[in-house]
Amino acid sequence: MGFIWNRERECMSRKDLEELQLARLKAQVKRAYEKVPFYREKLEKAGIYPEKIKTLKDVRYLPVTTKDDLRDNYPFGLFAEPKKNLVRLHASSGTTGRPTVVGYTRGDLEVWAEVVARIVTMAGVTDEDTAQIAFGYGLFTGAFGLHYGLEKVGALVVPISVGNSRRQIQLMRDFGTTALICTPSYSLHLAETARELGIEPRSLGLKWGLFGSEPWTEEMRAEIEKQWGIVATDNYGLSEIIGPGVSGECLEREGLHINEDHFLVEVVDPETLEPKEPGEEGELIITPLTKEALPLLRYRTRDISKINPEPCRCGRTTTRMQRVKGRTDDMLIIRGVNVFPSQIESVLMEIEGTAPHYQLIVSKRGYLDELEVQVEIEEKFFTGKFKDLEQLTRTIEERLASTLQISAKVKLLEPRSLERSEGKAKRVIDLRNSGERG
Ligand code: DLL
Repeated sequence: MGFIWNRERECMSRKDLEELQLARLKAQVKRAYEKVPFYREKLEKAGIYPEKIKTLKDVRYLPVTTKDDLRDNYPFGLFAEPKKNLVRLHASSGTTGRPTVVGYTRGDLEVWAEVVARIVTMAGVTDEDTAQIAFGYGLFTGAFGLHYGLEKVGALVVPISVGNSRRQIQLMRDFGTTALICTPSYSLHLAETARELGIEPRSLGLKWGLFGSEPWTEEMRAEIEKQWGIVATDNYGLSEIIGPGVSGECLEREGLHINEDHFLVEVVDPETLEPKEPGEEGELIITPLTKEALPLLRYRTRDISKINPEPCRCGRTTTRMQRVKGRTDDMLIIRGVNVFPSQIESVLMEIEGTAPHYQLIVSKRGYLDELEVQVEIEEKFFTGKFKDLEQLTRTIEERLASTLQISAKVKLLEPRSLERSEGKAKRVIDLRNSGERG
């Protein structure tokens, strides 16, 4: 079902794929060792020489790389190529400290367009589509990454960038957009904007939504699909590895196919770094296998997922990863119970009357963590009757307690009271160390 962009690569036998991965891994370790003093030193210190890599499993001997390593070597310290050989830089703004800077050679850009071409094809997009890219163009990798992959498959690209939501809706209608590319949270904001303009989002005739760059849930997907009348798929990536294009869902939508000929993925215990079995949840560690400018070894993503090596009905043989549950940095520990914002999202979205706009406020009372869940209620549910609101609050609190075993205080908000995000939604406000509350 559906078209496969690169059958030769996406449907390889496991044996051929692993041979290719091993050859590439060996070359990549050698490249890092020879060209990046940071890695030479690290590998020598650990007594690991490139020849030590004899099987794919030997990747475990390599030291891991973290975001701090990139920051400490700001801006170009981990690059394997001189500036002359680079043709593009991107950077993540980073909420704290220095940004992380990533670079691309011309070859890297070709690989990037190829892997994105695969994931947009998986998600249903063809040269018949008009694709509106509502990710921010700039140092962020989202827009440029999807742009070149979409052009490669021959889609008609509308590089509108993020923001100016009313204009987005107007052009969507005038240009006959069929595919919307942005964060899942921004797609909801756009649907709301359409309604403000008196336009029913479904009447715009979009077919596909390709969403990524932030965690979202099955329940959120159902909501977005209902509002837009589209088929929505998830795609994943990170700038340190390449940007979008690491993995994406096919139309079966049972996990994201990893472009394994270019990215070697491990799942480990985030505390001990011990490998997890297929199907067990853990942190993703990714080694890009063909990156020329920035050959990171075993990059710790902080993203929690699990992998499923079973073949997919779509015909691709690549391993799939489950949608990312969240980042280890975003995991909340509320009175000893670990919970990801996405788990709270699932609960909220299943309850009738809540709108898909929420925020989590974490604070401390004495030594205890407290969680307040703020959620908007649907316009039509907003009767203003105290009894109804009281009842809804109680339902949410009970559901959070029974499904997630957390006790949280729920605060219902009027429709449209939370700030809408244009890029990655900020779901958690942590006041624990700021002294603002408690
Ligand atoms: O967000 C790359 C991207 C752009 C992916 C557009 C997909 C679409 P960064 O800004 O470096 O790169 O942020 C990477 O965002 O480590 C995850 O925590 C999170 N993330 C990205 N995609 C997903 C997703 C881009 N589909 C970080 N689901 C990653 C959940 C995601 N989290």
